[in-house]
Amino acid sequence: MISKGASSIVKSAVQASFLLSMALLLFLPGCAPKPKVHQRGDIAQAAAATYVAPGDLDQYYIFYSGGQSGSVFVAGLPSMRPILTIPVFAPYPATGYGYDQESKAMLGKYTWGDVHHPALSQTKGDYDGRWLFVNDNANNRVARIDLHDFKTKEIFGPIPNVSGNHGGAFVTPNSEYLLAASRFSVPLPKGTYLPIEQYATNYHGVVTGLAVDAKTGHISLGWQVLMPPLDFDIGSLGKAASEGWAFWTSYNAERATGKLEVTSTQRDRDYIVAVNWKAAEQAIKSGKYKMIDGAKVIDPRDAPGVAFLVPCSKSPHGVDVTPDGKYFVGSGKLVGITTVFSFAKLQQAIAAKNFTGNEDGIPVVNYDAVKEAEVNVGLGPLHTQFDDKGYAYTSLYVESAIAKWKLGTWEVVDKIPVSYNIGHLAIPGGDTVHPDGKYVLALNKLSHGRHLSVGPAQPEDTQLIDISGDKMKLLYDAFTEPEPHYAEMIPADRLHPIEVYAQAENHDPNAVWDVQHTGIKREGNHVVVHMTAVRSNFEPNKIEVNQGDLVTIYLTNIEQTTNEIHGWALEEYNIQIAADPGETKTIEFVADKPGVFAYYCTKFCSALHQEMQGYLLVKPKGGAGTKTASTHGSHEQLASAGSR
Ligand code: K7E
Ligand code: CUA
Repeated sequence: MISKGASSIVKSAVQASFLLSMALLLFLPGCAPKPKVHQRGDIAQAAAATYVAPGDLDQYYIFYSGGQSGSVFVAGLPSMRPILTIPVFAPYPATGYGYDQESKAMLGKYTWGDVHHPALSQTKGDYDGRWLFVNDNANNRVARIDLHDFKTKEIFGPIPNVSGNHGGAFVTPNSEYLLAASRFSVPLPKGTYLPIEQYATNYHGVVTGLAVDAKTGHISLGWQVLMPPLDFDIGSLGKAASEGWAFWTSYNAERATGKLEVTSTQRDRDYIVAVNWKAAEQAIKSGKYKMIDGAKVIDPRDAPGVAFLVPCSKSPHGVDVTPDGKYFVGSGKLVGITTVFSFAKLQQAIAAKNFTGNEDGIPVVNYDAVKEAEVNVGLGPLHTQFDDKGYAYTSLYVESAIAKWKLGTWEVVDKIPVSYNIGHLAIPGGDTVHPDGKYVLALNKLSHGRHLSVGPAQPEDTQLIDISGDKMKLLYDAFTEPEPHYAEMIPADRLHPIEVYAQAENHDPNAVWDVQHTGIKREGNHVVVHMTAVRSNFEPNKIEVNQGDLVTIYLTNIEQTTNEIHGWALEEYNIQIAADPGETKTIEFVADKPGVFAYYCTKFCSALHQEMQGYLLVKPKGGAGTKTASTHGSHEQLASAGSR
């Protein structure tokens, strides 16, 4: 445990004590300051700055994490127009996701996820436009979206030993790893029971390195580092000067349980954990790990140099690394300052063993030796982003504002109110070595009625702010489903998505491209159908099976024309899939309901779309047309008796 106090942070905490009690008060629902609803600049200027004329294209893609929707939302910048929802952890009938065998297999038994942090893949510290990774805080997974077709291709997890996969996904500068820290601590391996009284001694968190295949993007379990029972929060990866390191804030240095609101806010400081992931790789290579639940886990006691703790203001949420990698900025939610730490000073302090104690074998570095500056940003600082001109932008949750401050002079030079409690903020290229300096998005919690009323369930509000001049200017309000926590933005010209799946690239062994090759085969009680969809028919358009048969349909949309998507829905069987041009999808179900059921195309694909239909005829077990042997409700028996 830490022994010597970190003097200046205590001083800051005292200075800020009135702020602190104010902040605590303001955290209470209903007490948040109501900002001016109509803060806005020159309307004509703002309109011109965000207007994208019909047929013109936006300059950037925005990828919003969709929070508890389990999805990713895509929009354009600066118009802020929504373009697409990419379903990831939850079924989404709009695109048939979660109904075909391919996506059902990825989802497994889960039907939702909690997506907080999108991470675009990087090469040399810049977004390379290949993949988008997202975390799932709830079911401890990560997923990979391929940006060549904007589809979810892989879901990895639940990750062993991880409880609350919140502190990710963060991608290393050459996409070697996705790094994440666990939010909750539990007895390890997961599935172990230990009384809560043993929390401080026998519960653990972990930092995880998930390896990403450089060619395919395939995710696999790399290694883990055992952590004390702190609640790890948002992180940021070292880059340029600090490449090879990763940083996360943590709260609950008290190792408390119960009402954390009170019990975890007793001390004046919490920690930022600094992990040298290249040293972790080395420790694994030299065998300094033990296996826990199939994962190679490094105990920092056995591998000095892998992890260090840096004290920071209490109850921090975010830590962010500057584009040059020289500084990392950590904010305590209950203190009105944000602290800038020097990466070079951290290295010096480590070399000089300037430690004040340790937590379970992880050295605690002397705060004063690592601190570069304390910036008086305002109330409730959460996250910081950087532009291309040496300015930092910190979101102030309690104050509902963004503070702009200068690296080097550490002075706040501007502040802009936002509509309501701001969480993350995001600048295009914000997590790279080359951020842009045109815009910042304020991702506000709730929308505070800045739209036509839709009753008590409010959407989330994202505000677009111009940061190209000295003064920040509010441009636009946009709304999304709950709940984007963070967003990443990439210049539009860096992505080149396909518009159809080329026939030559469809390697599904069950794809059929010619009506002659379609057909129905029976193997025992398994009926296998090879089907084509093209304007405006399905072939075959009649499938006869016996009640209880397993039916597998390989549906290929043989169109090679942009936009010619066909859906395939089977009434009363709860099936809706969609096949994009050139795509093959697998549909599988047990024909447990007897009778005659129509299948039809769900996408208005041509003038004869309505005619794009067929019949599944299910002969009841007791013989055609009889009511016997049905285990279903009486009207279904009637249907099977031929009343349709
Ligand atoms: Cu909501 Cu990054 Cu999960 Cu901050 S997080 S606000
Ligand atoms: Cu195909 Cu409608």
